[in-house]
Amino acid sequence: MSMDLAKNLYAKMPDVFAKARKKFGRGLTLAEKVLVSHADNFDTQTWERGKAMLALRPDRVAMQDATAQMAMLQFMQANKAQAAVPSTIHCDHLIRAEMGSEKDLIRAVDENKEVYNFLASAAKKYGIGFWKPGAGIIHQVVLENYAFPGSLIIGTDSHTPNGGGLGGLAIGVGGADAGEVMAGLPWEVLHPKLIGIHLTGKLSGWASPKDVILYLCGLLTVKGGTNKIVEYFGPGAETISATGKGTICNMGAELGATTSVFPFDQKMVAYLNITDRADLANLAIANKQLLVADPEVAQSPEKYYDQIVEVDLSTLEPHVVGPHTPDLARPISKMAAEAKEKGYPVELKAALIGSCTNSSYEDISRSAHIAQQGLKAGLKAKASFLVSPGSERIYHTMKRDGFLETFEKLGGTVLSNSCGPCIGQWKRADGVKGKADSIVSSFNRNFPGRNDGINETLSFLASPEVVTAYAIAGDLGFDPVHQTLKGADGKEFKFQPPVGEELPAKGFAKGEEGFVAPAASGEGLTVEVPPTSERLQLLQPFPRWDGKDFEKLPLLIKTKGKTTTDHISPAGPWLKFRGHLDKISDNMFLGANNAFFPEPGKGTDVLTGETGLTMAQIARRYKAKGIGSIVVGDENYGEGSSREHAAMSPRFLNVKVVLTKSFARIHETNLKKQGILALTFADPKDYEKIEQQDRISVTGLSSLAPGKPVQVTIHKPDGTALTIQANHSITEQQIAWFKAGSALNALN
Ligand code: MIC
Ligand code: SF4
Repeated sequence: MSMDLAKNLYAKMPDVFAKARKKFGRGLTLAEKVLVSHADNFDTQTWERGKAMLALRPDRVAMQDATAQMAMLQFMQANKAQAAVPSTIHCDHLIRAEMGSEKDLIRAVDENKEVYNFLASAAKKYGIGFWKPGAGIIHQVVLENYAFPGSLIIGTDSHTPNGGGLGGLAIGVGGADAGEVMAGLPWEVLHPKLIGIHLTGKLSGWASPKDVILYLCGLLTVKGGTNKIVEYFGPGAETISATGKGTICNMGAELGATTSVFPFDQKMVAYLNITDRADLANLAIANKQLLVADPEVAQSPEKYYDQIVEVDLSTLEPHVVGPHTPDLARPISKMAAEAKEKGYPVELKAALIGSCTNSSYEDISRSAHIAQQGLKAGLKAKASFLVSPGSERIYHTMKRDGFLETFEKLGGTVLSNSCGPCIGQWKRADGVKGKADSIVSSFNRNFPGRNDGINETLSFLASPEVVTAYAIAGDLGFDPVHQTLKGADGKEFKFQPPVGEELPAKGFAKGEEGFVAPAASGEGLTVEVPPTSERLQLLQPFPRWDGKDFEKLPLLIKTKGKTTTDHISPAGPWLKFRGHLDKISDNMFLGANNAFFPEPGKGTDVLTGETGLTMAQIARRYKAKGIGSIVVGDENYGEGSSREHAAMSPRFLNVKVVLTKSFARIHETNLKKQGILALTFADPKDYEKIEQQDRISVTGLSSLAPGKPVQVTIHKPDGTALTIQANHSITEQQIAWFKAGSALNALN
């Protein structure tokens, strides 16, 4: 299937590139090539970076089970017979990690039966491919099967950019976007600016692709990539394996980037070949010049990229980031001193490797090499050691090549091919609420409470090989690059730098692939939604805007500091309600720090003065009285996941406006799609002016227009009022969503 998509795409590229070169008066970067060749209408489209909204036609849609539920529920409201573009659903997020792969999977199939049946029956009816639980984590499966050079893929998960490892633009979106594209509409995104990362040199020793992105997280910060595409170029790029490129692009989500991409090269050819896509590899080779930036870009990159960063791979040190945010980075050699200075507990309670971003053959074989050295010295993992393979292929290949056994000998547990501990689906036996201890993983995320549901846990991120060394040492202060460890015989030994294979010499072993093809025709097939379900609830359209200004809204919460989607709509135990809007809304803001309450997730009903209530309780009370409310947020509000529940729950519980210092891209779109007014302070200092008892009016809404600031009046309890300006990025079309009550309402 990808072969046909690629053939058609490559055939039309030369013409549109010629037009684009003429229009822009210069050569094209790779990101631009992919964008222009997927334009809904190149000629009528405005191409202004950071300003224009692009209407694009993605090649495919991928959804994971935790977000696919809302995506499919919304798609079903469009009443289409079939998905308009090739699409797949992947069951990976809902499997709880506790007893090891086999048992966990059996339990998952049982406890998620309703959801899996819903997704499987909807997939079958609407022409969507279905990957069963245990088949693998969405991004790994997409890389192995669907991504191809030059492609544009959207996925209902923020780490979709993993596909950039095969030279395409793969972009994370909310479920509403996916639903619309499946309904046949173009997909809209702000024309991203471009960051060019110039790679020179070659990774060696302990340094791995993960360290490239960990280093960049520290340099560019979690908002440095917002509304930007990160395009890698330069001689260093072709020294990195395709899966390593995938890791770098995947975790580019932590920069807030729209996506990241690498130019087509021999590493991609090797990966396409070994994943049974030699035909695609040959086609891409024949069209190579279409799948890389034009040659003039490398000659004067400053003319093509809005920002350029130089990275010399040869001098890159392994990095560790965390706790609580992925941009708190330092080379591993500085970790011990910093832990001491900041009082981080150095005893490591758990070390976890794998996940969607770091379970390639290269990652696993390098980690196994470290594990073998530990075993040779008579050591076992001191910290609890968990391995999450990314797919069936990875799992079976690990098993065949003896890595599984090595990890188990070290005392590790191999979990199912799923997100598990990365999304809080981990029953950590030794964790204690209220007590800070340290864990380390090779995952993407380390927000508070993310892995084990314990907000105090200090979670650090590093490459899988470093995490494996940490597992053996059990000590965050240990530097495997420079220090020695005591073996079982009492003698000091030093780890040799990890050595592994990029791709398995014997090819990938395969297990049950776990793919179910859809029915040829969905006519007469029903989608299974049990009416009394606790897990699924058909959606009711949100009410239309009543045409009135928002007058004197009470402040529901003013969040302080980092407010990720994990803070707004926590995952872990709440994942099971992802298909039931009413039920999941009880988790609203449970992880968020309220500027006016000492405990996260709680606040005061300002109408009655009752305090210590959850945000959902307060919002439900206001809603019952027919009153809307406003949420005020800090910088990069909504950072992290694509989960649109972080927008749908506030909308469902009558939040009218979210006013912040700045937004993360996917969340801002999700808010707009659900009919919430997403505003930013024209002067970020005005954030300080908002107090708990204020009532806030947002006026002039009938003349809401793109680029025109909105007036916000803060009414103080003493009767005085002050007026401030708020900006927004709402387009003409998004005003229609706001007026209709949601994007979906505007469609029908
Ligand atoms: C994540 O890594 O945060 C998740 C869980 O994969 C989310 C999706 C979700 O919340 O379901 C993401 O990255 O978008
Ligand atoms: Fe799953 Fe974690 Fe990857 Fe998200 S970041 S897709 S939860 S493995």
